[in-house]
Amino acid sequence: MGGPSRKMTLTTKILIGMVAGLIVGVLANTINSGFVNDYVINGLFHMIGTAFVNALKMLVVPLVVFSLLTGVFGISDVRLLGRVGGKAFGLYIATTAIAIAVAITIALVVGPGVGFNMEGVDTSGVTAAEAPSVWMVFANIVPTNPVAALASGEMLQIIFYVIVIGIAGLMLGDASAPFVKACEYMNDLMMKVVEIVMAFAPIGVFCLIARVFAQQGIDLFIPVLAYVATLTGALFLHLFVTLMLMLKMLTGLNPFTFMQKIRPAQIFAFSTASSNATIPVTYRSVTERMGVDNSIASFSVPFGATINMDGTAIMQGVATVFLANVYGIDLGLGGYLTVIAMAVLASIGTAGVPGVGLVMLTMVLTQVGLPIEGIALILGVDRLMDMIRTAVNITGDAVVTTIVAKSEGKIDLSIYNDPEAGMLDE
Ligand code: DAS
Repeated sequence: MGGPSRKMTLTTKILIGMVAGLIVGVLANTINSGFVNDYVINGLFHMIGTAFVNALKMLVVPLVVFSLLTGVFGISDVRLLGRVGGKAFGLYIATTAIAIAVAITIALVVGPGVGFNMEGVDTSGVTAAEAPSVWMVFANIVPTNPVAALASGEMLQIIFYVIVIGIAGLMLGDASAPFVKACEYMNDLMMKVVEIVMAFAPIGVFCLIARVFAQQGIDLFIPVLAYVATLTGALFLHLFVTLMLMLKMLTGLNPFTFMQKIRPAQIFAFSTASSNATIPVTYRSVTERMGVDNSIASFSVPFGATINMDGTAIMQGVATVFLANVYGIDLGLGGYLTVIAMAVLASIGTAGVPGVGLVMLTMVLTQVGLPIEGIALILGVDRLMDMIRTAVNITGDAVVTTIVAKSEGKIDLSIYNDPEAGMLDE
């Protein structure tokens, strides 16, 4: 018998799916055949990719509900909930504010958009979204109809309602009640369903990536290359430096181990461009691969997917500077501080779904008096930028979740340091 067969792990298969998708997509874009585009790219690949994203989204609400109930029922001290919530909220807001402040500074130094000629740019399809009132963002966290909140996937309302139910259950004090046991069983069941869906990830990721790159011609990037380069640089700086420094300084944990274990979730986020759809994978990564206790992850991961969007804030910072340069408008320090405040607020009330960053950008631009027509310049490249910033968003969610867990002594370091922990070997 030969040595143990080196099973190809799911992560490797997903990576292969992503690279193959990139190659096929660029080829399809180059060939630009009507048949291939109609029946393969926008037919078969679109169908498989959409079905895969739907399967992920199908998991989110039941997984969040049962993992959160199980998490709250498992909490020995209700004050832990307040501490965890406070720490998570504070860290999420801080990382987003740091992200956009650094991004604006980089963009002001690099100066993308200076001397850009707006001649002939079609700005017709751009409309401004209404900025949410601070008070209403927080008031609307309380659902008027919990069933409607569950049905529509209003994540903040679901989190709020489930925590209230969980606390009521704690007050009843019967940890062996059938409902408590049922929630624990349902949480395990949902994690098994996550594994089933993840088994289809290589083909799902392949189809999603192939279709995006079949549509993203390189010609779209040339006019706004300075914007794309500045934004990509700021996103990678946050991803590989800021977040990893935070992790190292606040937990002492090895950032390289973290990056290796969060990679599947980053690939899902990149492929789906949706933090919400990636919740099941982010949650599984931090619990089964990094050893974070469910009582922390079940709250902090869906909470972060909704209110924490470092990557999106970075895009808004860079896009604002780019458009200010294009129109030759000097926003001044006050203007950029307004951008930072607006971007942080906008990220709290907005769900992690594709393209939401651009919608929030219209709010930010309106707030500082920049013409929102300029968004037409960056529309063409936004899908790819969205994919990268969503991967940054979920990485921020996982970093804060790990920091909070470590601060509460709720992380199993033997799992964190075990390279094989939670690997889905085929
Ligand atoms: N796609 C969003 C998310 O899921 C981010 C964005 O649109 O900027 O986090």
